[in-house]
Amino acid sequence: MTLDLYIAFGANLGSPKDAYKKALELLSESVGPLVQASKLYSTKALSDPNTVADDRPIFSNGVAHFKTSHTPSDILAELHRIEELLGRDRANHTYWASRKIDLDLLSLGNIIIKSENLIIPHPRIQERDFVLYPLQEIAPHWEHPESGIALSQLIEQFKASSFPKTL
Ligand code: PH2
Ligand code: MG
Ligand code: MG
Repeated sequence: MTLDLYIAFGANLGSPKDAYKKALELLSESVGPLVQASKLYSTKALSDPNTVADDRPIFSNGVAHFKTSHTPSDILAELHRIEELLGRDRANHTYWASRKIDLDLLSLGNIIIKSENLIIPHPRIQERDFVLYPLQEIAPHWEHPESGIALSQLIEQFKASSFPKTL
């Protein structure tokens, strides 16, 4: 069975453009064919505790759509492998640390998983404009697999919310 897989990309060190290109290439060779990738959006760094940090390098964020028949844990392992290959430094890792590459699994078909090391759909999609807008560019009809809320509605809710604006 083939499912729609959405992956979020983020980077604010090195060359985000090259890392995005390379990650898309590697993912299409392993998890499955690339359907569409958004452009990269320049976004202000979101920092702890969820404030916008002006002193940290600007992020480049994008979202890509693949078709895959791989399992969630295979995909997660592949994301980690590619992050490492492209210079992600996990030794000096905190949740908000600047990085050369971050690949997050947003959604996989309508699958819902809540395990210790993997939550699908990604729990913070609706809180991040740097995910919502690139997703809208390539998948305007996407719906949240758990709540069933349309992406356009999530964007309206985001605008009306007090979530930090980074775009
Ligand atoms: N990722 C983070 C922390 N802050 N800020 C922006 N603008 N974009 C990100 O992808 C991002 C962030 C941790 O994953
Ligand atoms: Mg992330
Ligand atoms: Mg991540």
